[in-house]
Amino acid sequence: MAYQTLIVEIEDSVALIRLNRPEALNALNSELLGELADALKQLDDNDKVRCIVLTGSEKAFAAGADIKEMSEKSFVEMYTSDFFGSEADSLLRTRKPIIAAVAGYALGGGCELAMMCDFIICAENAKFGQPEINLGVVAGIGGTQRLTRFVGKSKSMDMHLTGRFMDATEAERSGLVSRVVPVAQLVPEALAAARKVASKSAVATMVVKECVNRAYETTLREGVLFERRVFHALFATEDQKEGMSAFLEKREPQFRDK
Ligand code: CO8
Repeated sequence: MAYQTLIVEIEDSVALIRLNRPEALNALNSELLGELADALKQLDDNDKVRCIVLTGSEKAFAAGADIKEMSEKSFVEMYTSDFFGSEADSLLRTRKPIIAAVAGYALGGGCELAMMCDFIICAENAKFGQPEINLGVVAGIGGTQRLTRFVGKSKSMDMHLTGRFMDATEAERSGLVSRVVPVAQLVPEALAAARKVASKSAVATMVVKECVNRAYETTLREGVLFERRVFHALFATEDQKEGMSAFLEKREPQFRDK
C-alpha cells in the first residue's frame, strides 16, 4: 500500500497508519484524507488485519484541516464538493477497531479525526484543541458534537469559544483519552493494545464497536435493547462457545471469527 501522505505497515494482525506530511504538521488536505479513506477501506477488507492504529509524528498527530487548501474556497465550492464530508463518513464506516495514538498537536480536524477513532491513547506532550474560532470558522467534521459528548458542555464550549488547547493530563481527566503514556511509549503501547484487541473474536469486537457507538446515537432504552439483542445473537457464534469453554477449562481461547 503505497501512498504519498501515509505510511502503512502491517504486522501480527495489526495495521499501523502514520500520517506523513511533516512539512505541514500533518495538516489534513484532500489528498491525505482521500488516501486515509482508501487505506482504511483496504485494511477493513483485509482478513489478515484485525485492529488498526492511527498515529502521526511526535510533534503532531494532525494540526487541523489544511488552511492553505481551504482559505480561498467559496461557499459553493465547499458545499457542492461536500468538503471532507464523504472522507469523514468513510472513516466512520470502518468496522474494525481503530485506536488513535496521539502525540503533539491534535487540533481542529486533527482532534476531530482522533475522536472519530474508537479510543485515544495519547503521549504526555499531546495538545488537543478546536481552534477554528481563531480562523473565523467552526469545527466541520464533528468537533462540536463529539467533543461535547466526550468532555461535557462547559469544557467543550470553553475549547470551541476560546480556542485554547487541552494538555494530556486534562484530556485524561476529562475522559477525552483512555490513557496517557510517555512519548517514546506511545506507539508501542498503542500497538500492544491493538494486539490485545486483535486476539479477541473479530465478530465480538465489531459488535462491541456497534454497541458503544450506539450509545451516542440513540436513547438509553433503545441502546440497552440493542445491546441485549446482539448479546443474545452472539450465542449463535462458535466464538461464544469457545470463549466460555476456554474459561471453564482454564485455557486460552482460540477464536476463529465464526
Ligand atoms: N494547515 C496548513 N498548514 C499548517 C497547519 C494547518 N492546519 N498547521 C501548521 N501548518 C504548517 C505551517 O503553515 C508551517 O508551514 P511553513 O513552514 O510552510 O510556514 C508548518 O506547518 C509548521 O507550523 P508552524 O511554523 O506554525 O509551527 P509551530 O510549532 O510554530 O506552531 C501550531 C504549531 C500551534 C500547531 C500552529 O502551526 C497552528 O496554530 N496551526 C494551525 C492550527 C489550526 O488552526 N487548526 C485548525 C484548522 S481548521 C480545521 O481543522 C477545520 C476542521 C474542519 C474541516 C472539515 C471541513 C468540512
